[in-house]
Amino acid sequence: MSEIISVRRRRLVLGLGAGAGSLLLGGCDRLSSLPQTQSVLLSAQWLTRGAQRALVGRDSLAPEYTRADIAPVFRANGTLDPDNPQYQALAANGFKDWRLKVDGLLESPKEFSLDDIRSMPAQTQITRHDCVEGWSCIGQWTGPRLRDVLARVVPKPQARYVMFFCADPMDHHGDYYYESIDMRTAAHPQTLLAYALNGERLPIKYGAPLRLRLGRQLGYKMAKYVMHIRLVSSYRPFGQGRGGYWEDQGYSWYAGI
Ligand SMILES: Nc1nc2c(c(=O)[nH]1)N[C@H]1C(S)=C(S)[C@@H](COP(=O)(O)O)O[C@H]1N2
Ligand SMILES: [Mo]
Repeated sequence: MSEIISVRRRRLVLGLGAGAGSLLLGGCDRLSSLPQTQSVLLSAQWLTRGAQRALVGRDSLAPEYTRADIAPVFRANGTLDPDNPQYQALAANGFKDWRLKVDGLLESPKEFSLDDIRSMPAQTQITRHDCVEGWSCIGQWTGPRLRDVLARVVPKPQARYVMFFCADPMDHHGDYYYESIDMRTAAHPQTLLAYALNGERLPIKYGAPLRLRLGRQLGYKMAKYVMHIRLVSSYRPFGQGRGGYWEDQGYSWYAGI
């Protein structure tokens, strides 16, 4: 089955790219000035998902960079400090009482403390973050691979998607930021649950205490302030049914780069 990548994204990339460029902090680039990204994003607008996958290679590794490439100031975007009293209380106590709940279609539901997560074998990778608004930024991220965390809870064969529920409310009706990826993206070696940026504990504006990092998808997929992970067979029952907060506003569920 083919799926046309949303036309709305083209408008965002082409329309906002120029304007957003003038607002950038040092060390972050306009996406449109990077020829490789530009051609991939442009091609994604009219290729079917199947053709795009064949061209870009969903399972291939995103480029990794050197320390010299790290942006002096990583740009923060979206929620910068969740307007949520429970989250604020957890933050005030250094996230000692924070627990990552992992449940759904798996054999052994678990709750992980931050120390549990920090004691797992970690990856450190310097990768580029590409936002749909037309900017990109290179940073160094550290945390366990999602697939290693999932191995501890033992997914059932019916599990097709990983849902991420976040601490930041997005409106006054009790809707929170959320996202979803499929098991194939969850198993990718560059899919991390990151607790550090540039060697420091993740600051609040970048999603403390834990956020998702993907090698090959756009920024909005990378949920910050992750509180709860659930394995599901379908993302339709959640939110407006399109798999994520921005998807519910019309963005494409698959945001490959
Ligand atoms: N919980 C949550 N996650 C989020 C967002 C958000 O507003 N809330 N914004 C998304 C978008 S659009 C981008 S570009 C990145 C920004 O991450 P950064 O602040 O580390 O740059 O987070 C993504 N994840
Ligand atoms: Mo974004």
